[in-house]
Amino acid sequence: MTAAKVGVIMGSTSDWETMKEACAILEELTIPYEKKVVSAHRTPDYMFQYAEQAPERGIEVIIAGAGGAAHLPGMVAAKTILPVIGVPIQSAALKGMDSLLSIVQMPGGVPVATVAIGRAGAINAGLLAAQILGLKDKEIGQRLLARRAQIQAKVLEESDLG
Ligand code: RP5
Repeated sequence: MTAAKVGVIMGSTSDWETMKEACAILEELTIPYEKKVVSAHRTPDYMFQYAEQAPERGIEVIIAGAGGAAHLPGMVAAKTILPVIGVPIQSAALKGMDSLLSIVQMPGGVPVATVAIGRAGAINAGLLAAQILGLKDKEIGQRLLARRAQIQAKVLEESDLG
């Protein structure tokens, strides 16, 4: 089995409905990844262990999704210099604004690349991870370029609304 290059982690199994979109992109682009529930509040020691050990296991990018008091991406970023992409999960109470602000408002010095709330954010997290890997993996870069060309062709094909 090929070692995972992207670690997709989320605060709860309830985040999977959103985070599966990031995984679908990684699968489409044939990028080896792993997916795990790692909770900042419920399993804090495991979270730190995960972040510390990720580089030596071959992980190059971490995608972290969380909702509400969404501390997972920021705390993981605090323990590693791997790029961390944060996905704000759309919460029931505040529609994900809580998640977004929790993830995006990092202090200067510890970045989290924060994407949009929900499904679009998860898709873009997968793509952004691929783009980071694509800097040195030319095959991934080619697949990304082909994907962009397909998107463009589809929009042009459907552009005439009559
Ligand atoms: C966060 O709390 C998780 O990321 C999830 O979005 C939210 C709610 O978790 P559950 O109560 O559904 O397990 O830690």
